This record gives sequence, structure tokens and C-alpha cells, in this order.
Amino acid sequence: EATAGELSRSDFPANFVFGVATSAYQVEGARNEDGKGDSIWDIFSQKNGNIKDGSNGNIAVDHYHRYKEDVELISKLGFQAYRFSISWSRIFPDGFGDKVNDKGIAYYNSLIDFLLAKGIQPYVTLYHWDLPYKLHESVGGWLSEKVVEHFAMYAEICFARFGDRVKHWITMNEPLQTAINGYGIGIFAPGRKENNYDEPYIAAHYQILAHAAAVDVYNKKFKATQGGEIGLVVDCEWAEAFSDEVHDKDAAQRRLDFQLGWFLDPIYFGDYPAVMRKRLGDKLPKFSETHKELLQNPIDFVGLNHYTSKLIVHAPDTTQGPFYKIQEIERRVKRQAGDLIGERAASDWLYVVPWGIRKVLNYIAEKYRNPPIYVTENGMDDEEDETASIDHFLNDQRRIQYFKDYLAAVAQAIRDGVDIRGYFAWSLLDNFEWAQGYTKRFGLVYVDYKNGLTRHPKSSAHWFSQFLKDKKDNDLSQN
Ligand code: GBH
Repeated sequence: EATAGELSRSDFPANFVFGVATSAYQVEGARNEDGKGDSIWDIFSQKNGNIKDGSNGNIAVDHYHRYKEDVELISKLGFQAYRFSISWSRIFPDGFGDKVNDKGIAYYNSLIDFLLAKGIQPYVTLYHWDLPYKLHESVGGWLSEKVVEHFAMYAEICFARFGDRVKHWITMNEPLQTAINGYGIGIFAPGRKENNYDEPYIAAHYQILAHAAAVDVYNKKFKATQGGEIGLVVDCEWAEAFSDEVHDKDAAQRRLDFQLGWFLDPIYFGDYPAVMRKRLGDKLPKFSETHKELLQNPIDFVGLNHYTSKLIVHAPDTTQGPFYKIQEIERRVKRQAGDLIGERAASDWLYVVPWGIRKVLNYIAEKYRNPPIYVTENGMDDEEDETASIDHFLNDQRRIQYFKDYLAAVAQAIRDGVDIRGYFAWSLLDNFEWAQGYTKRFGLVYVDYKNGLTRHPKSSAHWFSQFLKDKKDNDLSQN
């Protein structure tokens, strides 16, 4: 039953998990400490012009040294889970699976143990965009099939060393972003854009296979004894047809096939969507019989990162780049009448459209046989402003409204019958926002970059904390 009044914790199942999320390169810092090797982001971000404010993640928000303080915060706010990622080059400094860096293992052991001591469940991502640089340099990164076996070796070490305590594994974060921004547009590491009609599809292919190889290792060697679950995280904006015309509706469907079907179709149905095959021809790699066998490994859940929605229009002459040219679509934020799809946040791609998340969740449920889903990222940002007072950032009423509205839409999707198991807010802390550097703040907790990286919970953190404690009035009256 939909609630007329305030949203509350009891609109979600009792075993529904609420957590916060981060990723290694965005928060850890400690670039060269304790034997860590460089990743493609360490190299990419040192280059002039790649990062908006000329910054990098050398120190980031120093989570590597302050993880205890940060986990205390998660605990005090009342979250039950923490989604973080492991930096591959802390475990294997050059990416090759021959020498394990014990200090890297020790760091994640301490983090995991501290979380569990506080009653917080770790949800661990193996790959959130920080490929070991040596692996990139010597074999060609995600353009080479060789990375598949190296990733599987890395995954195996993580399962073997941490899997006695980690019961929720994510192989990859948003392979689409690596493919398009890393190998097509070049705004993300490794910064390639020369072969933007081909490389994104190759990079995606080997990420899908690396994912499948890691799942294969887990299912064969660890699952029975460790009893955990494993899945991957995809990002998907809702694609709303710009008009009721058939060509716009078809365009919106193509957009969904090219962003979500690209990754979930091989995993659930064994091959890419037919529309991709038709439009890409030989540019789209093929899965061999061995590959198809690997892909038979079932995943236990879909992780969905969702922030925003777009209007999709049929556009054979689009100027939005090769990726959209092949699809003959354009993404828009203004309706025919000229009004916006939602209010813009700080990032130019992030418009607040709460109803979109309900549609994506229902779409995944319908198309992929109602799999368990976690919303692994959702949130909005504020623009950094060095002249503004700290209170300007702490009093984040818009972020509270964002969470309320998106959570209400998630609760609706649960009532629609979608099997949603949990929700992770992005992000615990303000952090290194990739090509945007520190100019965007997504945190529930403010980080004071000018005063020793001190942490200050924003109003949204307090709101969340209260939400997690609250029961609806009628629940209380039943007690
Ligand atoms: C997530 O990606 C990431 O998983 C997370 O690490 C990140 O901090 C978070 O989003 C917030 O961005 O405007 O041309 O620079 C979400 C997908 C990918 C959407 C990058 C925005 C920026 C393109 N995002 N994209 S651009």
C-alpha cells in the first residue's frame, strides 16, 4: 500500500539492506604506499588537461589511513552495509598474478575486520576502473584477451583471502563507462579515442569475459564452502521516448539495448542484443563456444547504478558522437514543450527524475526474469565553491529531497513486484569525481579539503540516519 505521508523504513522489507558506497581510487589516496603499483588512473590523472581542476587521487580523502574513522561514521549513521572497491594494484602491483603484495592484503583484511566488528556487511567490488598500469602498458589493457586470465587470477586471490568474511561480491563497476569514456571518448583512463568506432566494443567484450571468468572461479571453487553471492554492476539511465511517435519509441528501446542489453544480454541470454549485431556488424566481437560456456555461469544479482534519466529522440544525423551515431539517437533533457525532464544537479548529465528509477527497475525485472537487484549507487552532487561557507554544503536540503523521492520510487518498484534487496547511497564522502576532480561533491559527509580533510556529516546524513531508525506511526501503534 502506497503511503500518502512521509516515506519510512517500513516501506521496505525488514531484510532490505541500506548502505553507502565508495570506490578505491576516489577515496583511498596512499598512491605509492605499502607496495601499491600505479593504476591507469594514477597515470591518467597526472597528465595536464585530463582532470578539470588539475587534481588527482594521490591523497584523495585519505581513506587508506582514516578508514577506521570512516567506518565509525557509517556505523553511527546506522547503515548496515558498505560497498567499497579493492585496488587491484595493491594486491598485484603490476597486475600479473605472480607476486601477491601482502601489505595490500593486510589493508583490506583490517578494513573488512573493522567493518564486521561494527556489524557492517562488506559489499566488495573487484574492479572500479583502476586497472594496474603495467598490465595496460604491456598487454594493452581491456583491448587484450590476456587481461581476462589476469583478472580471474586477481579475483581468485580476493575470494581466497577475503571470502571467509566477504559474502557479497561485485566483479565490475559499470563496464559501459570504461568502454565508452576510456576507449571511445577518452575522458577516462586510459584516455583512448583514436579508434572510437571499434575499441569500445572490444573493451566491453573482454570486460564481460573477465567478469564471467571471475564468476566461474567463484562458482567452481568458493561458493559451496563460502556461501556468498556474486554479481556485477551496470549503469543505466532511464530512456524515455521523446514523443509517442514510433521512431522515438524505437530509439528509446535501442538506447536501452545499447546501454543495458550490451552487458546483461550476454550474461542472461548468451549473446549481444540483435540490434547491436545488426548495426555494428563485424565491429562487434563474437563469443566463441568456450566463451559461451563461461557465460553460462549464472550471476546471483544485478547491481544497478542509477542517477538520472534522459529523453531519447530518433536522430540519424546526431552530432553526439560515434556511439550515438550508430544508434541514430540523441539524448535530450528538454521536452517538446521546452520544459526540463527534471531539475539539474551540479553535474551537467545529472537531472533529478525520481520516476525514472522505478521504470529501470521494472524494465530489468521484466526483461531478465526478475533477478535480485541491488541499487548499488544513487545520489546527487553539489558544485564545489571555495568562496561558500561550510554551512552552504552542510545544509543540503536538495539532496534530502532527492533521496526521499528516489527511495519512494524504489519502494514503488518493490510494490510492483521487482525483487530489490538493497540500496546504497553514493557516496559516503565527498571524493575524487574522476575527470571532474574535486569540483563535484556527492557525499553524505562533507570533506574539508582546506582543513586537514576533516569529515562533517551533512543534513542528508542526519536525515538518512533518522530514516533508518524510524517506523511509521501505524507500526508503532501495533506494537
Ligand atoms: C558512477 O558513474 C560511478 O560509478 C562513480 O564512481 C561516480 O563517482 C558516480 O557515478 C558519479 O558520477 O559528464 O562527460 O564527464 C555513473 C555514470 C559516468 C555518469 C560518467 C556521468 C560523466 C561523463 N557516470 N559520466 S562527463
